[in-house]
Amino acid sequence: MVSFDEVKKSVLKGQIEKAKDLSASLVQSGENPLNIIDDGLIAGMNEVGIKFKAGDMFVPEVIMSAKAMSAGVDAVKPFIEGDEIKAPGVVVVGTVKGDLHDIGKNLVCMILESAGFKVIDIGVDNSAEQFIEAVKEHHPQIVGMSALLTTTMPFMRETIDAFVEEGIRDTIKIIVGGAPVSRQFAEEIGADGYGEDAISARDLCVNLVS
Ligand code: B1M
Repeated sequence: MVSFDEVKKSVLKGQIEKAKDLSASLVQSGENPLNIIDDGLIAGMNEVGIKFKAGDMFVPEVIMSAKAMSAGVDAVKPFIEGDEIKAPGVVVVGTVKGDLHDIGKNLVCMILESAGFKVIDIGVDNSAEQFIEAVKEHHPQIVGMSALLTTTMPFMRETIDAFVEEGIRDTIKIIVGGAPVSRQFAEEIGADGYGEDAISARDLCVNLVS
């Protein structure tokens, strides 16, 4: 019989196929899929978070772990009845106007998903109007904006101002991140939080919805 610890280790080691197979094997042997997610997959990802923060794991490894976690979730998802998965919240994430860098954003999306959030990834190069459209369509609790260029950072402020003008600023929490972005900049433009990396973004979102 496969143990939760083996599932956890497969996530920690970024073993995509193994995480999928072990999770599938556990669910087929009658284990509750939510326990597999909580005690195996998320437990593994939590450890990844600790190691990443401590500098013991690096971005490529975190990406592999996040993929392993998603593969495991996909394997057990069909066995979850009804709406047993209660997303802690909906998050709309995109890069701002003019910015095509999406590696960091994708990582943030993956980590948020692995924490159970429903993530609406609106991709790259989003104008303020596109962010507003996404909020009206998906009713998120949180909007996340990513920027990698100093020249695109001002569009974060522009988008927040557009939310205010549209009268929807108070319906959402806004977080920002990306290499040139800082906590001070986030405060200056009126964001609700700054995520230094994907794990911090996840912790921030968990705090903002709780
Ligand atoms: Co570009 N690029 N790039 N680039 N690129 C940078 C950003 C640059 C710093 C390189 C350099 O000059 N040293 C520089 C910006 C300089 C500046 O603005 N001061 C730069 C430039 C100039 C450009 C172009 C203008 C080059 C040109 O065409 N002349 C051009 C612009 C394109 C555009 O966007 N309009 C361009 C193009 C590209 C590529 C297409 C070739 C490619 C992007 C491919 C892709 O993303 N699909 C690319 C890449 C790969 C980079 C570097 C090398 C790596 C970026 C990356 O993916 N990092 C980058 C140099 C560097 O950063 N060392 C560079 C890994 C990623 C995991 O980290 O994105 O920081 P990062 O995400 C982190 C955190 O920041 C945080 O969490 C992530 C995980 O920990 N985070 C968030 C990110 N978003 C978050 C959101 C959150 C919370 C946390 O909440 C919502």
